[in-house]
Amino acid sequence: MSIPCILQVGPLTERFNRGLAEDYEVHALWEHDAEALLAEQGERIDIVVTSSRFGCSAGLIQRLPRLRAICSFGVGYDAIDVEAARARGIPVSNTPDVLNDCVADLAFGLVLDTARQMSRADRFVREGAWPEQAFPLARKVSGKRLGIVGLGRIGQAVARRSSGFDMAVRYHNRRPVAGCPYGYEPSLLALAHWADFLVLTCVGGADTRHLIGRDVLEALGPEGILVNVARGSVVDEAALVEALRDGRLGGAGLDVFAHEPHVPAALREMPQVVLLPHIGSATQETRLAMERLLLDNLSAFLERGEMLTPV
Ligand code: 8YV
Repeated sequence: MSIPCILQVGPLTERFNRGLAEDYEVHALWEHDAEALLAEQGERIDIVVTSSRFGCSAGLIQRLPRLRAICSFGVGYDAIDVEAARARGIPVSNTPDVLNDCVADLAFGLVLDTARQMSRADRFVREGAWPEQAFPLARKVSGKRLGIVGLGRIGQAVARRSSGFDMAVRYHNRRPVAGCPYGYEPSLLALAHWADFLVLTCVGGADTRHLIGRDVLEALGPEGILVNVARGSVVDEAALVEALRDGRLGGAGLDVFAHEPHVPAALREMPQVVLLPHIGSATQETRLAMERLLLDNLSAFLERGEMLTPV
């Protein structure tokens, strides 16, 4: 069998890029003039390797007449046109589960940091302010109410972590999750009214775009905290900035943004927000597990025509 021809849309780790290129014929889209590369190699490409960040558009799929599979790094596939792939019978794989713990850990870190103002307190000490003034009082986490939007595998991992903090948990989903011990709230607005912390762990994409708008933020209220480890598209970022600026929302812990890597200047100036550069899954252990799962999907597809974790 000839060596499969892969189009890699964007760079992952050095280790991954090197390993892939050792086993396959790899064309690195980001290293070339995309148009010229597609004109020259497009007809030879068997597999696309991409990520949640780099995605794969319908336009790209259309340029690859021989394409047989798309293997993606990351659990979210909102940047991949899965419908366009499906229409041509092209399976898509992602890397679920292996990142649940790290994303949930980070979500909980944001709950703690935003409420207790740890990052801000760290800046206070580093800037030499401690001898001059008292650090302002923050907000308690233990015993509070945690609302989760999207109780999938990551949402459930967040909920489990909260039991060590004696928190009450309720969630909003399209449907109740069978056998789950947390209260189901069919109304997102009612969940936001009830919650002290609203953590977003739902999928991105058209169905959840701007799910969190002015009304939900106002329901969460001046003492409420929003945590987003899902996708920036889920939140109406302009409404979020306004609610924080006007004191209609207490604070926000954000790992994802509408136009990454760009974060609105208004947010960067606000002390009541914690801002992270989309690092939910970014640990050595988890990124290695994600790389391995992508490669296992790729070889399972090439050997047996089946993916381990198709979307
Ligand atoms: C990664 C993610 O940052 O899994 C996802 O959907 O957003 C993150 O784990 C991403 O996959 C890197 O492109």
